[in-house]
Amino acid sequence: MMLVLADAVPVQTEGSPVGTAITVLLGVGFLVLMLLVLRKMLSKSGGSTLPTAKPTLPPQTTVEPTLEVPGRPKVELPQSEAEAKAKADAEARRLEAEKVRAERAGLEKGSVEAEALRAKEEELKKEAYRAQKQGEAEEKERRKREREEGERLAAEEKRRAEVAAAEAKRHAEAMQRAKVDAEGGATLAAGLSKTRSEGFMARLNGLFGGAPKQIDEKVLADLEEVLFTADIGVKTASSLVELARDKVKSKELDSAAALKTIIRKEIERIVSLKGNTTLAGGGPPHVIMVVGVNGAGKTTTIGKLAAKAKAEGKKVVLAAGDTFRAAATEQLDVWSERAGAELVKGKDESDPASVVFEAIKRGIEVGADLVIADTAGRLHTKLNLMEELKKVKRVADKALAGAPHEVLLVLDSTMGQNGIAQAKQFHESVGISSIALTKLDGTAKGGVIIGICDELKVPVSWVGVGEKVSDLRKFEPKEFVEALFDS
Ligand SMILES: Nc1nc2c(ncn2[C@@H]2O[C@H](COP(=O)(O)OP(=O)(O)O)[C@@H](O)[C@H]2O)c(=O)[nH]1
Ligand SMILES: [Mg+2]
Repeated sequence: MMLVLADAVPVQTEGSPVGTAITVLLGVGFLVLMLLVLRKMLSKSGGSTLPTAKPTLPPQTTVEPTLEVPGRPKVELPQSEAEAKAKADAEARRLEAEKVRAERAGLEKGSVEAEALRAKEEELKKEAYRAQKQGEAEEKERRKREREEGERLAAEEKRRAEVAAAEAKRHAEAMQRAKVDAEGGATLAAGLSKTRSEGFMARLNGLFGGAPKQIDEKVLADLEEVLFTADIGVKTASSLVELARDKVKSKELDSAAALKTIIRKEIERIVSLKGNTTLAGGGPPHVIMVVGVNGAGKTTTIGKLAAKAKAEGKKVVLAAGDTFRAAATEQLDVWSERAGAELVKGKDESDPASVVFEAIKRGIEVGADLVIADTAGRLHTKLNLMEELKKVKRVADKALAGAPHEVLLVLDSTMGQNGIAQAKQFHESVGISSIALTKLDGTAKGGVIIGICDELKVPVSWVGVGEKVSDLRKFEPKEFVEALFDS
């Protein structure tokens, strides 16, 4: 380059030392100018020559910059002493070299002194380069550590997120379980919604609601009318009205609100009979014989009970004791499969007692916790049905002394007061230990529970509020009264 420069500059000064100095100075000035232009071009990163290239690209360096990787936290470590020293050394050497070059510029080109300085400058530049490289190596190492640290933090964050997600999942599942449990109340309340909005409770609440009023003969007459037309049965209605009159007479009642509280407490007392909802207690196996008229919901209720017992980890055997209808066995087949319970069935029109006997024997053999026996709901005459059921009961006791441990009457709540009469009939013939009241969801006659408990003194253990497995709920007296009075 110097040669080219020398050629480019007019050579009139050749020979005189002053001319030589001017030539050198001009050359150096031109060189500096060129370097400045070159640097500017480089710093533009080719933006002007490559219009399609991204103008914001960072300048190329030999050290990988700490790029922000999505999901990886940016980590910045301080320079190590070695890195800082190397970089400072490089800068110092560069400045020294710069100084030497300036010094040299004032000397005669090719002179011993100038050559010595040139050699010194070269040496300083080399040292600056080496220090620069050393600094860059240190920086590269630091960037690597930053990346590794970022990755470690990202992995830690990921692990934390996974733990949090698992925890959130567990929490959501627990909430779901709690919701399903809580829905028991909601479902009973929902099952009683018609009774509350259309049935006797709507009228009873109407009587007690509104502005505070004194109890007079008119209020008592209205109460009597509401209760007698409710599905709670005449006997229960009479006793509730009598109770109200007694309290008024003895001046214990002075407002409609107080009367409502008395009625509520009395209803709660009536329905608070201790029923067995453990699906255990006898045997093993605990044997439940299920009775009820056709269409009451026996098979459905057995399916739901079997599913509940299985969910509690119990081993369940079902007996297809309704041998008078082929469809009944098929229906129970579906339920037993769904619940994962074994089904013992006889041939069509075979003796129901023998099917129940076989099922109990099978239950003993396989170590079952629970045997639930379905029975027929209708024979040719009612008398025959009751005799048949008595026989099933006797035979069950032969298969396992003490069985059946429960006789569960399945009663369709839509039958209203007729259900009370039906329940009495079954109770007199076979002696029922508890009642499952089905189809509460479809009726306004939920008050029938009160009449059944009051007249038969048999507890309602289960209520059916829909056709799904979860729609069979344990009957809770408190919940029942709350659903009627508080909603
Ligand atoms: N909505 C409603 N339907 C029910 C309930 N329990 C049973 N059922 C329905 O009542 C009908 C008769 O039931 P089923 O079990 O065959 O009565 P079974 O003849 O006594 O065995 C079926 O359509 C059931 O789905 C309940 O709690 N709610
Ligand atoms: Mg059936």
